[in-house]
Amino acid sequence: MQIRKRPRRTALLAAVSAAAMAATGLVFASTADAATTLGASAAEKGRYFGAAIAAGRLGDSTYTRLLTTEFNSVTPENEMKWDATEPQQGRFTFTNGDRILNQGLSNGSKVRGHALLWHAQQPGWAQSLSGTALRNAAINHVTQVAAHYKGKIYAWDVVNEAFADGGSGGRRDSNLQRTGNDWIEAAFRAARAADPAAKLCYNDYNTDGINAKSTGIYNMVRDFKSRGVPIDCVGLQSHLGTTIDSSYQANIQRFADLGVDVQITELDVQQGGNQANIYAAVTRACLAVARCTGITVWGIRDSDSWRNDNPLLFDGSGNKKAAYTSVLNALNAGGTTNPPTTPPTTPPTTPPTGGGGCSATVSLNSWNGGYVASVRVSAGSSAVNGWTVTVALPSGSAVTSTWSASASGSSGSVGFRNVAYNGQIPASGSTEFGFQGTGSGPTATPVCQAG
Ligand code: 9MR
Repeated sequence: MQIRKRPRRTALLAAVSAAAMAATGLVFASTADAATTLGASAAEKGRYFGAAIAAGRLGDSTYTRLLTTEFNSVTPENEMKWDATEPQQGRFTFTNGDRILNQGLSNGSKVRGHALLWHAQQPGWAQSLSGTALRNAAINHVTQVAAHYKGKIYAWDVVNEAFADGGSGGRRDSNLQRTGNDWIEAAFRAARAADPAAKLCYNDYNTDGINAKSTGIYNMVRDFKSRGVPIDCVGLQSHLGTTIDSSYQANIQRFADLGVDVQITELDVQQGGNQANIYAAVTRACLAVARCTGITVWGIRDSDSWRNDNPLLFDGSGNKKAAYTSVLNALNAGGTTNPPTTPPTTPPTTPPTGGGGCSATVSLNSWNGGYVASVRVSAGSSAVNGWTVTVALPSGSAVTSTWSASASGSSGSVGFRNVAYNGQIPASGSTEFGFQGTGSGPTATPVCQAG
């Protein structure tokens, strides 16, 4: 019997002939029509398929057509980096980052934030800082950028490329590393305080298999999980050449087994070797691990790439390459392991309150010379309409910035008043504000006054 592939429009005819076949005892497994775009197919597997995009290319109609039809996640290629978002210290420019964000959100896509702290693409003023001044500036940067995008980012690359290449498995030397080995966990804590809903990722390259560098990162993630440092995901960039490591999938799996998601964050593969097969192998490996939640390619067309070896899924004219077809086929054939849908964070437990008033608890992320304080304000058994939290700061401590509240004073006893959008707290509900300070953080429980 000759079986011809049927187009959707002949569904009725097909149904009739299926009934006829069933009547003659021939039974075919029913397969849904395969998805025809990368994003749709990934979504059927509970995952996303994304692209790094550039604000400067959004006026190109071929580019935006491919972007909006094929992808359901976007990453700003450069627009949310430190040099782009804080070109002068304390002066933030989010125009191009916001363009990427809005492009993604308006298309129903996830948005991956990239990258809060990195040794490269730092603004000049940060490059010339060191020690406590750099640490404070870096944490302030994390706080302000994550707060600007609060609630809108699916996952942040909080720290990018902090491990050394080669066999040491240790950290890369950088101005950030020289502020102390705890700079990475300080960054993750600040990011969590500023945007509790975003998944927080560590992202790196040359980690596309089990090797000394990926093992160094593995050990850091295991340590973070054991000490309660907030980390939700690991990004494996996967800038690949003509081969793929035989332990590629096993490496994804071992990170997943630590209790973090894994994302393929910057995939591109050299053309000329085995490009289509390597793309398919990466796709299959991700689908095979339940906690591998999505794949991002680092650009759309070959002509959009940072590389010159045609490493992407579309050629310079926007035509689908063999690599595209192999990814789509791998997605459509893909595994049945869906990622868990649990939120990244467990909401903090509400502290007990005395009847109808309010209470406040503070959690600190401190380093030598500074801290970020996150304060949770909770209503008791009655709703609260307006609140003020008074925090006693130790001598030598001063508030340098505040978010989601307005501060009166900066040292000694500091009052934090609600802002317009968070003054009303329902009975048993809570809200959060934060501040950054120099010196050491508060040790006494803050006092909350309703009204
Ligand atoms: O693709 C980015 C390119 O446009 C920039 O010039 C370059 C600057 O360092 O960064 C490229 O993106 C990098 C990413 O942010 C981190 N991983 C490596 C990527 C390729 O260099």
